[in-house]
Amino acid sequence: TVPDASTPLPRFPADFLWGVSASAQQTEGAVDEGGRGRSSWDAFSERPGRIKDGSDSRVATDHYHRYREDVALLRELGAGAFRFSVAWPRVVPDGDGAVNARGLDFYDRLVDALLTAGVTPVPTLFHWDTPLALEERGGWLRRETVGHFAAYADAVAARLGDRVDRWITLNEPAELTLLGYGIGQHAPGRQLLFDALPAAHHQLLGHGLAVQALRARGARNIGIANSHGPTWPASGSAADTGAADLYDLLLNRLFADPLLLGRYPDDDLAALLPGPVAEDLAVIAQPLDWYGLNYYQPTRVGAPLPGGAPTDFGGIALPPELPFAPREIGGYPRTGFGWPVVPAALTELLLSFRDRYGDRLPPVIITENGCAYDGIDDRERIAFLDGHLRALHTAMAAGVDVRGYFVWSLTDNFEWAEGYTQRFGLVHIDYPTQVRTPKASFRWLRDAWRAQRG
Ligand code: GBH
Repeated sequence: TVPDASTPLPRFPADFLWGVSASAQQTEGAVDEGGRGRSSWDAFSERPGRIKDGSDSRVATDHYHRYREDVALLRELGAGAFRFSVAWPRVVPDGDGAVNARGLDFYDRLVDALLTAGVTPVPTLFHWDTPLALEERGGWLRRETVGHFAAYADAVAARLGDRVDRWITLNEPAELTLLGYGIGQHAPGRQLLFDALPAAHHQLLGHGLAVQALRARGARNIGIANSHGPTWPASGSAADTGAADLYDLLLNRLFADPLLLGRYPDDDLAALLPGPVAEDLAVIAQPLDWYGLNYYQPTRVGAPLPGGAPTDFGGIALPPELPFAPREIGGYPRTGFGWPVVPAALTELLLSFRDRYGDRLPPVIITENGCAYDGIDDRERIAFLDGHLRALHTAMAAGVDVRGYFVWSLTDNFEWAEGYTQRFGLVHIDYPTQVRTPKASFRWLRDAWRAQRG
């Protein structure tokens, strides 16, 4: 059942930033070109059984060669901004050595093409593609990586800073910590459970140092893209509410509190973190110009299942040793990925952020929101976007200061461990030919944005 999306959307502010998002590893391909080094995901996807369809991102959507076509699509869509990521291994192929000018050349061309098309470039410095040479030495588990990341941030700002006016440091450090280092579903495929926590602290510190590096180059409008969603306890029992609280702490507060309050949400947890944590927090908590939220769905969480059974977490088997277990959310439509579609939870999330962080919360931008469905006549995606934009407007009407909204994603692309089996694009990709075909949602969004401008 597709809810009716024919009523015009409520009016958003005239200067609201409307955009779409993508990332390097998921789109660029051309992994051996222009002097690019190898990334953690290049190596991970070569390991048998790690990617659902046995695929990899060697070609992806060939965006590296077809970026002009993609920029033309952005223009046709009427996007005000494009959020892309810079591949660290393109810019610093071995992670800690010389800067590869040819790698930066690509982003230079992309930024110029976007500006010519009237689209604001919004680069993300890191969207999970750690240089393999650093990953092999421990990646984000090691403090040394943080300094290399700051040097890389400086190199990008030195090259693009004259034309880029809005920046994102990291994408979803929570997901990389949990999925990459905690349970091994993503690169680098480590299963450290709670021993993954140093990767969280080091990413946050890397964010702080990157903010300093960017500002030293005169950059403005710096934010981060953190994944967040409401956690709903499976029941009112003490076991379930306690488990849900721990999950919420790890996925939401662990990554937002240090940035917005300058402290970790729990002292016992902070005691597990490496290095001079109090000093680091001063770097991590430098005021942000805006806060980016990636929202997909709420999560229902309860106590671990009896008998030590693994829990299914959107196709991921979570190890039974974890002290919480995600549970099914019934009663809502589901995306092709199986995630529940709950627009009201976006309102709930934004209100909970305003309540928890108050004046410490800078203006918010939704840096990702979207859904996977097959097909070009994607009426379910239209309903999804329509519902979430209304939910966003409701939060704004209640006083949450939201300045922009980015759809994930411009085109179908490499969906990490799902390979090419999940399609998030407004534009369909026929992978054998790389032919791009705008979906029904593309036309719907173009018209909705046009109506907002009119
Ligand atoms: C983002 O991560 C990434 O930034 C982006 O690269 C990616 O392509 C995009 O989203 C789509 O996946 O089993 O129902 O509880 C998404 C973060 C965290 C969202 C896990 C879904 C579990 C769903 N995801 N969450 S469920």
